[in-house]
Amino acid sequence: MKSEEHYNDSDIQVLEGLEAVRKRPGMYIGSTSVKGLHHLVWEIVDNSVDEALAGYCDDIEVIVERDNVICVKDDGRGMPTGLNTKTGLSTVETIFTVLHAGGKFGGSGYKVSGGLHGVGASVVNALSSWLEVTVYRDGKVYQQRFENGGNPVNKLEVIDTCDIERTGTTVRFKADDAIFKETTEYDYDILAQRLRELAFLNKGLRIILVDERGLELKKDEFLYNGGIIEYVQMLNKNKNAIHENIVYVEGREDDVLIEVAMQYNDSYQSNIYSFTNNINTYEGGTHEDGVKRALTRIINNYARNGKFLKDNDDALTGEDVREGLTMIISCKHPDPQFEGQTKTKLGNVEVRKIADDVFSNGFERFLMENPDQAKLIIEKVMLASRARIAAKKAREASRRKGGLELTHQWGKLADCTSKDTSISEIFIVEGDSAGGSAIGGRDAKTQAILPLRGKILNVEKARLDRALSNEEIRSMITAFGTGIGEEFDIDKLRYDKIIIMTDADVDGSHIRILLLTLFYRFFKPILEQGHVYVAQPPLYKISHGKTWKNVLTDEEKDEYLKTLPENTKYTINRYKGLGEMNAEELNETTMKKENRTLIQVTLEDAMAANTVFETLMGEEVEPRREFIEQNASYVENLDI
Ligand code: 28F
Repeated sequence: MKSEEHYNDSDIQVLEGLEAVRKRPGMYIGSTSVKGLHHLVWEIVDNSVDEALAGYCDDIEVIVERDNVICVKDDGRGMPTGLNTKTGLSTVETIFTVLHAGGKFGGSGYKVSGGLHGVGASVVNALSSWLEVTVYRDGKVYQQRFENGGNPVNKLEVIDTCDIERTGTTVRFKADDAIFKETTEYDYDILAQRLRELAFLNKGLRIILVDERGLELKKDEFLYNGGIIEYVQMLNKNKNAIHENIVYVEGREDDVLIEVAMQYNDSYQSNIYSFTNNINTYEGGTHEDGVKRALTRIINNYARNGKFLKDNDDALTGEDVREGLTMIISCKHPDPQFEGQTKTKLGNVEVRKIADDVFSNGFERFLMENPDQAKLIIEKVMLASRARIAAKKAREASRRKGGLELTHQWGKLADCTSKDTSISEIFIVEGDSAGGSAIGGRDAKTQAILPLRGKILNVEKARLDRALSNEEIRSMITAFGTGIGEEFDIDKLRYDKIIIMTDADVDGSHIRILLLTLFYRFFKPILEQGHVYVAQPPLYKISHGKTWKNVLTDEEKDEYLKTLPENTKYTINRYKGLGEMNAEELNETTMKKENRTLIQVTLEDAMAANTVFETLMGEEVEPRREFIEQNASYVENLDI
């Protein structure tokens, strides 16, 4: 640290900048949980991906060293090593000590930004106990080190020479465990999943992941010259494609790049994922809207002109044309505006038309050039349309018979008395005994209980009409009040919170996956608006003397036991399941607002559940066996 009198105004600004990050890290990386920890990696990797987007980097290597030190290497041009006139510091030191100084290309290139939109390398520095950057450029090796949240311990200095051809940047850092109190341990699967996605989204970019923490080295290499075409291929791997070629469309208008890859399979669910500058836009946005609008219009035109649709036939809906569709939409935009609950919705209005124009031209051409595949697609969509119309008739018929009325389902739903949705919540409870205890222990004014008997329908293979015929699903639709499919109206939701309360065992996990898949498939806006939660019943009861404590996890148990005096006699008993608790215990531990722990389910969680679900319940046996073998213990405590 420099002594006091040497600080000049830029240093003060620098110091405040990084201090602000350490004071409120959540504002810069979302949280200091395991998710926030991995954001540190994304921020550094994104700078390398930017170098690749600019056309100067082909290889990125991410190494998890012992003690969870992260090392990221690229073979780009190497950060500039000159002086930055504005800050009087080297460019390298500026990038790592001035907030938001990482905006490398200003307005011209595409700044890839991690999930939190490019807060840059300085935030990583601020949240690291140490960070070291090495630059290879002009035949020299430059290095600078920072400690204790971003304080430079030296100036950028030449430490070696290297081959003149060798260029690139390497960053090594150790997350500060004073900030990341929960954990500073990286999850290999989280790293692999996102790095693989980045490789799919940036065709030809090789990304290598190495884990040096175990006894033997673990390594994966992601390189997809086919880019998002290979992404669709991978997503459809365990499915039956109904036409041979993956449709690929690419186009650019006014500096906005749109890429779409798609292929139909014979399932009923649609898997459409959209990205902007490599950020997963879970909440969609104008790029996705434009492509979807074009898809519906082009298929209707082709079906009419090809006489598949008679003049007096209903038009095909968006839902019809998306059944069984696997699609990746990737937009690259120089100045993206993100909106939505989790800032993962693209808001730029001009993109809607650009996406529509680019996609409709390409897709129309595909249909014209491949009439046999076009026919297969139209037939699939027509089938979906007929089933939707049948479902509508079934719904109307059952409504006439009083099928979906609240009164009909009343027997099962123990509703709350309050009509104020902002304070009302519904617990979806597995099994009658837990349901009974929940009804006995609840606050009847604000808490409704819906006991589920056994497994709900395997919605993976079910189309809407089949889902409607399942008693359990109908009771949920009625209880929520939103309707389903085309009639879905989020404003009619009767509860502020939908709380899934199932056991922590395999059965409970399975029900949880089924429910999340159901919500993801048929009630996505309920997820998007953050209404879905998972109740966390306690795992153990630790009693000593006259007091006892319920703990939720093994870690919490170990932590609590450490707080007891040495020779304390205590007993631990493990709760078997919700059904084993009486009404009082269930209320005290899991339902009462003051004591309970709820995990809010994000769209990402539900998407992950849906993918897990597909693997577990999909047609192919092999992937299911593979998944269970790889995740056996994990599946036991599957925590979404
Ligand atoms: C492991 C992490 O951070 N790689 C990077 C570059 C390359 C340039 C650059 C980065 C500041 C404002 C320009 C080089 N030559 N890997 C990385 N590679 N930053 S970060 O420039 C940042 C300057 O504008 C670079 C010519 N132009 C840009």
